[in-house]
Amino acid sequence: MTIAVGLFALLTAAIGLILLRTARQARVSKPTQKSSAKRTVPHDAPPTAAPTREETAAPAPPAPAEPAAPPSSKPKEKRVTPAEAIAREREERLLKGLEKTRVGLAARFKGLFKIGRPVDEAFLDELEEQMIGSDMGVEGVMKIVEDVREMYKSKQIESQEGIRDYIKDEMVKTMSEGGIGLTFAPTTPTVILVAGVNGSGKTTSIAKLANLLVQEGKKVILAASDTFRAAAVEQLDIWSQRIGADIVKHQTGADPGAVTFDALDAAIARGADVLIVDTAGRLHTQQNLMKELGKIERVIKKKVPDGPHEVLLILDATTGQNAISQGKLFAEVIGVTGIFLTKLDGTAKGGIVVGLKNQLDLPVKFVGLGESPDDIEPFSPRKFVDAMFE
Ligand SMILES: Nc1nc2c(ncn2[C@@H]2O[C@H](COP(=O)(O)OP(=O)(O)O)[C@@H](O)[C@H]2O)c(=O)[nH]1
Ligand SMILES: [Mg+2]
Repeated sequence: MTIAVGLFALLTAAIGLILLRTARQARVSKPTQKSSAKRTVPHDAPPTAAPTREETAAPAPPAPAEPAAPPSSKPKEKRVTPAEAIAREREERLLKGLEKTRVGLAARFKGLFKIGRPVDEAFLDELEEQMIGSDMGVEGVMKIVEDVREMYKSKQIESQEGIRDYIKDEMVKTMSEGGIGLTFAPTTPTVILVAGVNGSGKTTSIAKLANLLVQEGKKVILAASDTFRAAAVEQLDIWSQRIGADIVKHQTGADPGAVTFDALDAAIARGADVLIVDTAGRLHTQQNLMKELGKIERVIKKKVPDGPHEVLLILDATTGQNAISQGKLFAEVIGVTGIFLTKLDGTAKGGIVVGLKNQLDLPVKFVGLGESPDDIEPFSPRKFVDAMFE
């Protein structure tokens, strides 16, 4: 009898467990309504350009309660005044885009900036190590830490807080050198040449930049001068329609110089304010690539002698030191005027912005914080550093 009762209890418990699991599974297998927006991974990104994405290591975001909207139709916030709303939205986007960096920095500095920890040699060594670890560039960091050491000895800085503020100020100072924002031509059109290896985010960044300029009321024309890849022209074409910019394109395989030439003609004839030139970026034909870029630059100069007014190099922040090597390579061949640093949302090492300035002496002019046309931030060193250390 006792055995029978025992068995019955066991059976009831087992059925209960099965029912519970089934219910859970049903919940789990319900569509999680995660964004289905597909990443358009470049078709022929060379292995050398393969981004060492850290995203994969990051924990998956919780499924949103509502169906995720496609990137183009982000729900707008309640508006206060339009200007305020835009400013707030930008700030939030920057904070969100730098979330990985902020979490990464907070983790790095957790053991450092804590109440009661004295500032001594061990503190300064650890500070140096953690700053270098976040891709800020060895030499620049060593200099900052050396300054901190001196100032601490001479009692110019006395607290952890003081050290933190000093580091932030130094970062802002470093990054402000070399000019912020775009250089516009005294007479239109302003010509912006965009270069970078495949997959770094050239086309997407062009779309973002064009979108920003169109929103400012400028007439923008895009030149589809990446004629190597079949999908490249099409991709730029789709973006141009979406953001309201004109495009000049030829067939895949056409001469990029000829496309640029026609685009310059169109820009002049149509009175465009800005012409943005997309280019190919295959590293395995490095010499050809550089020759091609040189040729495009010469075509521009023929039509617009003081152009290109900006040569923006697109670098993928998630590739860390690799981005810096690429920067060196391009800067040797074309007169790079600034960097558009993409995929900052995908790295915990936002310190690379400081590293780029320290190691390449090129200013970051824009950062990319996502895949939609709005995910662009004109680079402001102070805002960036504040967001980084928030
Ligand atoms: N998360 C994120 N993805 C980006 C960003 N910029 C570009 N991408 C993605 O990187 C991939 C390559 O971009 P694409 O513009 O085609 O690169 P291109 O080959 O240099 O023209 C695409 O999947 C883009 O959506 C960014 O700032 N953040
Ligand atoms: Mg492209």
